[in-house]
Amino acid sequence: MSENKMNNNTTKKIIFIGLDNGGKTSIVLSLKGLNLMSLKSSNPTRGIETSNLNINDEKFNIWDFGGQNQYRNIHLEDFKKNFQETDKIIYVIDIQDQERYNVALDYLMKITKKLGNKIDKIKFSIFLHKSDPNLKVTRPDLTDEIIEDLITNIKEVIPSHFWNEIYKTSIYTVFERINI
Ligand SMILES: Nc1nc2c(ncn2[C@@H]2O[C@H](COP(=O)(O)OP(=O)(O)OP(=O)(O)O)[C@@H](O)[C@H]2O)c(=O)[nH]1
Ligand SMILES: [Mg+2]
Repeated sequence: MSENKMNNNTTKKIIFIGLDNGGKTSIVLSLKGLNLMSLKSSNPTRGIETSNLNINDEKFNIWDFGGQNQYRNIHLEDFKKNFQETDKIIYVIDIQDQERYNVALDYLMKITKKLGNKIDKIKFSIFLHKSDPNLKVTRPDLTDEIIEDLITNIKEVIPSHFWNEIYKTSIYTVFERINI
């Protein structure tokens, strides 16, 4: 067996995609165990940044897609090149950016359309990111109803044959590494 083949078997390719400022790069850095408080505010990702990550014995090849408008269509145009051999796509929505829910849903729809039937082997997760522990205090305007509406709209956009999961995430909670 070639080395390449072996890598394919053991390394999982994960794509992080969504609008700019959603928190994708921050999530990747958190997964790498970096202390975000000690980092300067991160710059917008240009194009695509790839990196490797090991968690326990598992190897991941992370593709962090820049979400600024100028890159979004390019990612879709280069879809075949970018999305082949992908194990998991994580679509990140900034829950605090209510003004752009519709833009985020529109981009999500474009991605799911491109995926079409190729979705069979790919796991598809949606992160409702920046769901910070103190969100109800800092953003009382973001009512449960508004967030439920967003979830309903997400489910309408995603075709029913897609395997998918929706999570509320925040760099201030879920990405801590806990040793038991
Ligand atoms: N409140 C809050 N802010 C966050 C969270 N995660 C990231 N941020 C902030 O969101 C901003 C954008 O984060 P990035 O990780 O650069 O966003 P991105 O999705 O990679 O943006 P692009 O590279 O332009 O696509 C930064 O100021 C982060 O500190 C979170 O869980 N909660
Ligand atoms: Mg980024």
